[in-house]
Amino acid sequence: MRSLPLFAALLLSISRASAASDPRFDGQKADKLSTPALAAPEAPAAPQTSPDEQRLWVVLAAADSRTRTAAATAGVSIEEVRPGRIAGFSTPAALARAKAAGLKVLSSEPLSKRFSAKDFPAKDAAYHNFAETVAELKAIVGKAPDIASLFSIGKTSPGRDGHDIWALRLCPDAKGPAASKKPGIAFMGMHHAREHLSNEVPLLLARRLVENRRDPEVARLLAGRDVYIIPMVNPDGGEYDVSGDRYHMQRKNMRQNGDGSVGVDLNRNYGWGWGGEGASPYPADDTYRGPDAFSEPETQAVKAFVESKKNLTTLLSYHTFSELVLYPWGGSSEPIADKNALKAYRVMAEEMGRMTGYTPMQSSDLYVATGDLTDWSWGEHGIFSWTFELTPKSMWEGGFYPGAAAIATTVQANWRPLLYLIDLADNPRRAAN
Ligand code: 0X9
Ligand code: ZN
Repeated sequence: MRSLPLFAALLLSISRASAASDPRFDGQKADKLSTPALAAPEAPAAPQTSPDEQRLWVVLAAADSRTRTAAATAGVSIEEVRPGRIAGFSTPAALARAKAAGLKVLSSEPLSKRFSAKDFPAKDAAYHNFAETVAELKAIVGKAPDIASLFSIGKTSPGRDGHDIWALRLCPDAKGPAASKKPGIAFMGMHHAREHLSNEVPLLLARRLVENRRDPEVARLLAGRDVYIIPMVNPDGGEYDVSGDRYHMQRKNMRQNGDGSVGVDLNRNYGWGWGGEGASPYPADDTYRGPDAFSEPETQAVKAFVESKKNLTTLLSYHTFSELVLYPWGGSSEPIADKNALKAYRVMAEEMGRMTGYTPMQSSDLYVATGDLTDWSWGEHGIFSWTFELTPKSMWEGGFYPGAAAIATTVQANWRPLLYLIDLADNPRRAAN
């Protein structure tokens, strides 16, 4: 469990050396660097079972952020940080790389042994799959057609039968992709397929906004802002995760990598610091960064969306789990260089931590990982960018599949931060005043 005392200890032990002189992380809009890629993947032998099915649940000794980052760089997808150790998903090859990097393995066991949960079973029927999400988005538009509209920011397989990535918009003076002069804010979910609560939260918060639009506070906020909700950035992965007779523990999208493995980690595929630490060059790994920055239709769609909305000041990407409020940088242990912005980030993180009970921290205090959405949207575009790790706190409380009861409580916990960010979207820096 990522508890407060643990993080107090972690903060003391953080190494701040790794990217100190990297201009990508200096808080300014730096020119893009061409970073030499890590060693090219070896050609793997044809597997008997798919690489995804060979994944392991591993526990490794790791006392500090530097060691956690070494595990992430080796290709271990870290899911839990506990005192002195981490746990997560790994291929056998990534585990061998972690061992070679000096990490001590405390335990490892096949994923198939550990997770046998049935797939959106009756008890989880409250969760929305892709079709149900689209139906809910349409229903929200139907409740408030004067301010709400729905448009696709792109397809997962452009020109083919992929899923649309839908954006719901709540704006008093513009519909669909048309420009607005109101300050813009975007809430995104499901970069990672198995993180189903990260779809539910923005989806149901959108419904709640519309249902409460006559409430004076909500009415004031909606009248002055341009709000976008994109609950399913990775619909292909999300659909796969709930297909068949069991959950698949899918993190990535559904790209066929050509070596028998499937998927790119979309939150390692953005073009700020891409190719650096904490992301894997090996296709079978859960944190595979992809062949190039923005190689994926999903990240290309988000990029095109963000770059077409010049009014965006704020962005929040929901993930699960661990109950954290995270802000840039994630790809560097350095704090952002803009002191005024850093102060605003810290004030807002503390405030949203109080609202939710989640723990606020710089992303890289968890582990350094390059190529995530929020480093890019902050670094490239100066958009105040957040990652929330939602409920629960640990794998033992349900991990990625915490059950239907978690939906309402997590939506409730995230209502005040949503309003807070919408309010501050005219100028997030005023939080520091
Ligand atoms: O690793 C991620 O992409 C996010 N955690 S998750 O368990 N949902 O996969 C955290 C992203 C925070 N960013 C960095 N640490 N760079
Ligand atoms: Zn995630």
